[in-house]
Amino acid sequence: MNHLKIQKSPVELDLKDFSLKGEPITYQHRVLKDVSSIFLDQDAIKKMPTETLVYHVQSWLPVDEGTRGGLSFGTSTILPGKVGNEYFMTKGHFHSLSDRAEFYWGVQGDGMLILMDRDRNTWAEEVYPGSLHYIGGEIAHRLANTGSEDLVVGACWPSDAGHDYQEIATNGFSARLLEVDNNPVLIDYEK
Ligand code: M6P
Ligand code: ZN
Repeated sequence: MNHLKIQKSPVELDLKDFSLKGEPITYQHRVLKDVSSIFLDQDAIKKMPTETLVYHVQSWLPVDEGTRGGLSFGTSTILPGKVGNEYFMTKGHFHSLSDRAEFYWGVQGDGMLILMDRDRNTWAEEVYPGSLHYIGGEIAHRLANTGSEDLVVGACWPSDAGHDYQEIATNGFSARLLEVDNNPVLIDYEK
């Protein structure tokens, strides 16, 4: 019984790097060999160590994934780096339930939130400490680190949103974020 109890939440957030401490936290690490297929320059990949860390995610899932009405909380950290001239990035996904939205917000570093609708129109929002991003339920989302330090981004999404990776794994995003003359540029790869 919690009646009249005063206690700490089971999870704390470090406000400097947004890391989570407490129970139960899940960790995901994505090294180059896990995500190699998302990058354009497959020759460049072959020259890089396969265990190179691309990004890692800490999540607090207070209720099981799939629970209606619940919320999940995460911190994504994308390392600085490129494959050829394409920035290190997350796999990216649509939500399985397309009426489930998500918030992202920038904590540290510089990057881009790459967004794509179901008609495969792709655009991006700049991510920086304090940037706040509403991602509609129909919109695929992927983070890329365009800077020289870790890109740290907080996220909060409905527990039953689900991750649909299939469409992105099969067809990718319609545009890629490449470095051109030292600047990030979205380039259409479908036309
Ligand atoms: C954020 C949230 C998570 C997601 C993670 C990594 O923390 O959107 O739901 O899993 O980023 O992104 P991805 O699943 O696309 O690799
Ligand atoms: Zn999502």
